[in-house]
Amino acid sequence: MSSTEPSIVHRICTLCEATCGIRVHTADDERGRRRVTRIEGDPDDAFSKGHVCPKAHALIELQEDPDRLRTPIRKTAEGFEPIGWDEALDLAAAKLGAIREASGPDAIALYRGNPTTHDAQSLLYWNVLQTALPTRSQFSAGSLDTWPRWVQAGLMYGGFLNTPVPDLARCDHLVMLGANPLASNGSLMTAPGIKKRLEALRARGGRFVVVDPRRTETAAIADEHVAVRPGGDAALVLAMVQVVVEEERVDLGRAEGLVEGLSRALDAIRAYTPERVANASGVDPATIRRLAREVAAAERAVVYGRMGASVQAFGTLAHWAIDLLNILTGHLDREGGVLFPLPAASLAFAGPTKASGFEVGRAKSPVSGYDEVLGEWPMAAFAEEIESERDDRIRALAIIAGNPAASAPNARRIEAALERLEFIVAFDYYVNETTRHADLILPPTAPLSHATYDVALLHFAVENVAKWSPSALPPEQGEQEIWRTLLGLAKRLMGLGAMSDEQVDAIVVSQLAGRVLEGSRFAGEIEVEEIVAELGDEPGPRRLIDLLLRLGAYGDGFGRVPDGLSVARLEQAPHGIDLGPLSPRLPEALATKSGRIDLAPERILADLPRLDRWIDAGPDPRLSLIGRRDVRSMNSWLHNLPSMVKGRERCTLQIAPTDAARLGLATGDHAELKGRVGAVVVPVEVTDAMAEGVVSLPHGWGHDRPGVRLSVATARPGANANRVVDDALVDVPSGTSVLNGIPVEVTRVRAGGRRGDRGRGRGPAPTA
Ligand SMILES: Nc1nc2c(c(=O)[nH]1)N[C@H]1C(S)=C(S)[C@@H](COP(=O)(O)OP(=O)(O)OC[C@H]3O[C@@H](n4cnc5c(=O)[nH]c(N)nc54)[C@H](O)[C@@H]3O)O[C@H]1N2
Ligand SMILES: Nc1nc2c(c(=O)[nH]1)N[C@H]1C(S)=C(S)[C@@H](COP(=O)(O)OP(=O)(O)OC[C@H]3O[C@@H](n4cnc5c(=O)[nH]c(N)nc54)[C@H](O)[C@@H]3O)O[C@H]1N2
Ligand code: SF4
Ligand SMILES: [Mo]
Repeated sequence: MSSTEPSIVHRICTLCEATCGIRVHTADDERGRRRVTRIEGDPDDAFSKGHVCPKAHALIELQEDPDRLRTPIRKTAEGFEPIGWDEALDLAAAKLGAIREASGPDAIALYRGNPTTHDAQSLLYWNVLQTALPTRSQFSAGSLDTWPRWVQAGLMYGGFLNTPVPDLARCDHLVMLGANPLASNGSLMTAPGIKKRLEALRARGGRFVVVDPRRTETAAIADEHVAVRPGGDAALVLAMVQVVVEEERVDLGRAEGLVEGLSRALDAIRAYTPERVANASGVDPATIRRLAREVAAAERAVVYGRMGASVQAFGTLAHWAIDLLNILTGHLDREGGVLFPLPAASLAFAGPTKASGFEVGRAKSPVSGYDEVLGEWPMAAFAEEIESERDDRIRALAIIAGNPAASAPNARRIEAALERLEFIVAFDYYVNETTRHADLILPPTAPLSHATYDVALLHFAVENVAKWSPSALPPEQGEQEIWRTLLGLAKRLMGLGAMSDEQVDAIVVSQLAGRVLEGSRFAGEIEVEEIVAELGDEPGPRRLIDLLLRLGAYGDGFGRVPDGLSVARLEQAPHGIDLGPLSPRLPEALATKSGRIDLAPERILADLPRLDRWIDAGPDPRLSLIGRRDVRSMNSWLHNLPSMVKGRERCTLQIAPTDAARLGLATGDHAELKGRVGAVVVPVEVTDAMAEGVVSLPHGWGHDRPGVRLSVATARPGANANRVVDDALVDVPSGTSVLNGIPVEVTRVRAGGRRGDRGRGRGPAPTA
């Protein structure tokens, strides 16, 4: 990198879950500054084979964005002003330390946002900060996202990392519920270039069915689109299971002898006949029967559900039903079905062990008594724990890579709660809807300026692969890698401020080495001292990743396995290493105490009466709001990059022609979208892609808040869907917020009606 010649670095794009291999071209500019000149897909990448989406280019714009923070800023009466790194860390430690001293550790909340999943150093060193600040007030974007799946997988298989994924390369029948990978590029199914993979499935004679209230980009390339009513997936899939059982098509296949609770599960699903669920789910009985028979009859079939099937009223039940269907039709743990990946670097050391078992609700949130999940409270509890007058209320926040003021339901309430806090330190690039409330912002380096390895998403990859991503550019003047920032704050909070980062990091390494070794196949064979010595003196994430790789499933065991993986070995393979297709892993992939799959977890069955009431009530006559993703977005945070917001307006309310006609709406009109907690005004897009009774607005917009420093995004701010999404609605077993299927009213507003936030409690807008 010290060379002044143009060069190419091979690494991954870390913007979404697909982990595409990219070629990053860099060269010096006239002033001798190293810059990225081009990014393209790496055709030789072992996993993505050249695929990239338009967001890969956004990495260049992110690198160059003048609004991106490079150095810390602190809020003063006159607004934000620059502050030095040490001073900033001293300030954060002093403020948080004083609040901890006065009100106890739980007065400080921690929030971990989505991008940490894509960045090993954030993930691993947030862990260090968590150790330094042992507060029960932990939050993350998980309760807006993955929890229904993780709670269900945890209860059935023993851990949230024990999540089977579709064997896309070999299945010949795929039913996909509530996912739109042509826009999202896949989720809990790391599969770069998914369009090609889906086309290949059809080309080899397979069948692909999409279940979604909207005829999505993905539905458009499927054999069949089933327009389920929002929230209807649990009922629909339970009825499919009922058909399989009723017609005596049950065949446990590889799960035979490895399950418990079968008769309880069969008793529980008996009542969900196609006739009973048809009206509520919006799918007719004949279709339900056929869909069920197709899954049972297919040699290699997968039923897969994601966001739309998860983050909705019955997400945990829907995932339970989906997995029951896969298991009872013999598609679990077999080629072409759903399989447990075997990642090269495992985070299992951070999760529950066989001995501890997977438990939910080990504690209750103080105000409303939400159950703890994975050591956190759900975001549904966030605002109320701050608003509370209790002595143990939350008074301060440390937040990394999160934007709950945009991304969490009832954004108005979240913003007011943030304003109440005594101190906020944010680790983020931008002054956005959330961080504008912060007292201190400490930026990370841009993604291309540090090395990484995907320690999280490869747990869900459709092929076992490993790839090291070197840094493509040196950090800019004054920038500091986030691991050093988090470590710097952690050591101050632990009273170790006098020690050097290197000394504290050495403690981190030896502690982690002990934990990882204990759960590894090398336990008892290697001493921690040997590991620590082998990992070397260079502090930072690289040696933590090296540790995970070397003690991992394909690791070199610090010299014990010839050709085994290590960072050094991966550096020799710039396009990544293919570790082979997914393969059967039962029973060793199970982490339940019993060593079996629990088909009837009590916590999940206990939610069936709530589903019964929903089914028996029949369809809600009100319009139902769902979300939408666009290939040029990433939740709330890429809208400041010009190529991501060019072209047509993307923050539109999609509505079916029949509904539009009834409401007097045409494309280009503005409408007020109103829910229990608030309203926004948005441009209307009439499209027959929407099922009748359902409207769709993407989330992550609404950048017109005062004080944000997003010069591009504020020019086309859009409206924040989460000002309408109701924070009182949760999926009960997991506590996850309901983001899809929100009852709303839509009313036309006269031309010139102000766009964006309409506030709360206003009467209906005038209709023309
Ligand atoms: N371009 C882009 N890519 C992204 C993101 C992004 O913002 N932009 N976000 C990333 C993140 S954080 C995640 S978690 C993943 C999510 O990835 P996906 O799970 O693929 O998410 P979506 O694209 O939102 O697709 C959800 C689908 O569910 C449908 N839906 C809504 N309600 C229901 C329902 O009740 N039942 C059914 N069956 N369907 C329903 C919606 O119409 C939508 O098509 O995407 C990731 N990738
Ligand atoms: N209505 C509705 N709401 C939703 C969803 C939906 O489908 N509908 N989807 C939900 C889902 S799936 C998710 S995951 C959440 C996401 O919610 P969050 O994780 O809270 O927020 P994001 O919008 O992803 O914002 C990410 C923040 O991280 C910053 N950032 C980006 N990269 C880095 C980095 O490398 N390091 C650091 N320190 N900061 C970084 C960005 O500037 C931004 O401020 O939103 C949820 N909200
Ligand atoms: S699909 Fe796009 S955003 Fe996702 S990793 Fe690939 S290039 Fe990056
Ligand atoms: Mo997400």
